[in-house]
Amino acid sequence: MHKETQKILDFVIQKDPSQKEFHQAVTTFLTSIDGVVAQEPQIVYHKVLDRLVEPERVIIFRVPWVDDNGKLQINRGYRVQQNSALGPYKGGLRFHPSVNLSILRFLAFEQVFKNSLTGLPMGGGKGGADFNPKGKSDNEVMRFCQSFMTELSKHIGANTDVPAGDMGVGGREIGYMFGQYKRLQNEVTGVLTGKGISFGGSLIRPEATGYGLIYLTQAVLEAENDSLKDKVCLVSGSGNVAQFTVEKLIQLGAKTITLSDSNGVIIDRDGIDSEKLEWVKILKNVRRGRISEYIKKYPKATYIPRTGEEEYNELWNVKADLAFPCAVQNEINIIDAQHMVSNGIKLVGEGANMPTNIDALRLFQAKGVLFLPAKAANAGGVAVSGLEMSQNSGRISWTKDQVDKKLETIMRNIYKQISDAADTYSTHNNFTDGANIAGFLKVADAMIAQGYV
Ligand code: NDP
Ligand code: 2IT
Repeated sequence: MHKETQKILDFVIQKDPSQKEFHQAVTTFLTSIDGVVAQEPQIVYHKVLDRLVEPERVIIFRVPWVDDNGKLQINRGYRVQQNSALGPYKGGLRFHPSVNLSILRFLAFEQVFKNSLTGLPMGGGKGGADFNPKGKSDNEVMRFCQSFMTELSKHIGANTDVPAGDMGVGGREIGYMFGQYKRLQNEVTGVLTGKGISFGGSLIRPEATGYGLIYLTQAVLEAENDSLKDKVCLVSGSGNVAQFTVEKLIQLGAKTITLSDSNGVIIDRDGIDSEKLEWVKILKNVRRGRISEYIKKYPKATYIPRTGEEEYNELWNVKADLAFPCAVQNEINIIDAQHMVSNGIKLVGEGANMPTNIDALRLFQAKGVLFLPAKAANAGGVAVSGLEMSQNSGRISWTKDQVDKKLETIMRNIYKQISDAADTYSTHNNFTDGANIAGFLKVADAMIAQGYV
């Protein structure tokens, strides 16, 4: 690494030594863009880098609420407003017990470059709380969301910061938060995306991340004279991104044979068809049950329970052509990657944010596995959020087909940007470098034009 770039990384690590996930995201990013920055004679990009790694603002607040037994509860809420060079801060809210500043800073950092790749005018941010929605009643979730928004509402706005969903935050939570924002501000604006269709939501937003992931995969395979037809696929997770990844894979003739949640993995070698997928959607979105129930309904499948302490994940040791991690950060480690490589995996597309750890990523790169990094691969979600913002501003709504076409166009445009940047500045098909460089250059130029702020 160039010494100026190394200085930035050293600063990040020394400043916040415990923020491992944030260090990981910054390390991969700086490694990718180092060559471009080093070539640049006036070193102006270095002046941007030390600002890029520092969030414009971080808000931390307490979220007091009362559970169904009348007991007082407390959680910690956050919003990381990372960068507004390209537009209002934009990015999801995560409700999960693991949420901390390191995880939200990594997510906010990644979001800046992801949003840049969409071509839409959005800055980057991320937020959430260490609240565990699992096992909570609807009323508890509602009270939590209202309390969370009571504080967050002071810091967001349709032209300032527009949150959306992420893990643990879907249509139900966005609806409760939107309702509370409206009561507090007495204003109906596009302050959140992922809203219900009847109150300003966009068609295709729930589908967008999964569909976008597969549109990008399709573009990459086409460039290799290949297609999705009859490909055997591994998908992890069983939430929003996983469900619509499987849906699009089915539509395009591929076969998905795995799903998971935090308790275990299911393997269904006959393939998860549309009927099985509809059953999973009800299980996860309506009944909020566990994926282990799948084998009671479909006894030919197998279930492998997990504690999360295992050295590797059996899901990634199933022979397949393509893999789509759609659950959580660092779900693919070096042993998983070795299994995938020896089983002949051709492509890994990151539906989740940073699901592949650095060693695993390096192995995929060394072995020529086509690797689609999260900031490009899962950008479809935030892209359709951007389209929801446009529809809200214009007080119009586009049809399903219109939004879907725009999403596909955006994903194909992302393919072009990341492959062109890889060819120009790195090596052919190094989409990690391509995505980081293409995302970075646009943000950096905007920051310079605005006076290095
Ligand atoms: P959901 O909450 O809908 O689903 C998350 C899924 O991941 C659940 O099946 C969950 O299981 C599983 N999971 C969580 N932790 C683990 C774990 N440690 N091991 C195995 N499985 C786990 O979230 P999303 O589908 O929205 O998000 C999934 C990923 O996609 C996240 O990384 C998110 O940041 C990313 N993403 C989401 C976007 C969106 O629009 N929603 C856009 C771009 C990226 P369980 O039910 O047991 O918790
Ligand atoms: O990680 C992500 O891109 C998201 N969770 C979606 C963010 C958004 O604003 O739609």
